[in-house]
Amino acid sequence: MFFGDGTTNIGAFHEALNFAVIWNLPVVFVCENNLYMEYTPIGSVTAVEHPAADRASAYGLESIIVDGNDADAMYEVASKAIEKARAGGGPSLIEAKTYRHQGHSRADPGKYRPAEEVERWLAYDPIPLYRNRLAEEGVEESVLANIESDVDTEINEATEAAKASPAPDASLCFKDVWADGGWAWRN
Ligand SMILES: Cc1ncc(C[n+]2csc(CCOP(=O)(O)OP(=O)(O)O)c2C)c(N)n1
Ligand SMILES: [Mg+2]
Repeated sequence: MFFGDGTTNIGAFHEALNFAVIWNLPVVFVCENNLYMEYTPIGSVTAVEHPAADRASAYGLESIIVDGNDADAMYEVASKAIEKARAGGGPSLIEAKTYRHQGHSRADPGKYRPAEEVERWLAYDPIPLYRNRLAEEGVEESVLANIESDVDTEINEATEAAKASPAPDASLCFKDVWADGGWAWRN
């Protein structure tokens, strides 16, 4: 289950963790700590330094912090948590440190972020970072270029397919919202 740093300051986060632990649920909670909420830096409204990991001990969970821009590090940490969940070992909470490259929405230029901070994180973009790592490990340039063009094609095709598809039926709004998929129990 993926969520932002801002989520860790609302009650649902804490309730979900508590239930997941007492019921030993196979859930991997992943907090994408990109340092910002809508316009607010997480550090300015949070009592602890690591918004997810520093709360883990309150629910009997291990504190796990990972470099979210390092795909190999993420893979390693995620594999262990998934394995644990599948083996009946219960939930894990992972805090992945990353950065929000843009403002909150298209209407937000994100000017409140310090220029030096933006620059530093843009230079640590996970995609070129991983491309360079693969190149250093000897993966041929042509192989990397092919991966990039395959990904572009897949994204473009999916975008066009979505645009060309009919709008979903309004009844879909209620799907998976309540336990039986409907709302008759409310009457
Ligand atoms: C309970 C609640 N409060 C406020 C909002 C408005 N809101 C939507 S997105 C957002 C910021 C979320 O920040 P974060 O959890 O860090 O996620 P990010 O967008 O950075 O991935 C806010 C405050 C909301 N959707 N729900
Ligand atoms: Mg955030």
